[in-house]
Amino acid sequence: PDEVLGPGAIRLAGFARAAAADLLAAIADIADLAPFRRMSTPGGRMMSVAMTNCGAEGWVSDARGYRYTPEDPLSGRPWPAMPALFGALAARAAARAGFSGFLPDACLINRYEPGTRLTLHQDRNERDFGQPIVSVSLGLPAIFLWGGTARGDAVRRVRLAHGDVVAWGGPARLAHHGIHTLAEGEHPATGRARLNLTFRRAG
Ligand code: MD3
Ligand code: FE
Repeated sequence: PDEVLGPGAIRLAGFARAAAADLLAAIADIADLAPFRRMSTPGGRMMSVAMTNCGAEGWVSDARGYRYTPEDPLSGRPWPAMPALFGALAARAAARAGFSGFLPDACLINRYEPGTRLTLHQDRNERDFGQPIVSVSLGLPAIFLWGGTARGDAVRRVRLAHGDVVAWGGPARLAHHGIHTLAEGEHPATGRARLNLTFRRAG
């Protein structure tokens, strides 16, 4: 069932469940070309979440800052192409959530293991905040932390499970958000891990 979490934020529970096996196989192929790696923050800390990308643009973080790059800094080669299945699923989910015409050029793939987390932040490295963001959760469940546009706003907790898709746009686009420390567990599709696809229009 679709659920409005708040203005501009719609959860499509289980929307990606039927495609999960194909998505996970494609992620494994992408990781063969562009391995998961832990990136450094501009402040010099190592992120606990491991990341890779596919698509024309990939999100990276290092001592120089956060940005999108067309090449994987590890190999110097373009990020692996975004599989047709990815773009089509993201566009279908966005349209159903009320954001028609979404054409993502970037897919950040986050891998969480128990004990890892993503601290509260805003996604501000994209050119057009009028474009929504679509996220797909696979494997172990997580508690998504969802605040307001201002840093001090109250933070809600939303459980995201295997196959859940959330679209964020309009007034939700610049909300602070994060992922609570992942609980220990084992999932039949991913083992001891949660994978998240974040689709964006970066350029
Ligand atoms: C709400 N990833 O990669 S996806 C990120 O589960 C990121 O890996 C999380 O935050 C993850 O930047 C959350 C859901 C998400 C993504 C972007 C948003 C929610 C958002 C932007 C604005 C508001
Ligand atoms: Fe984010």
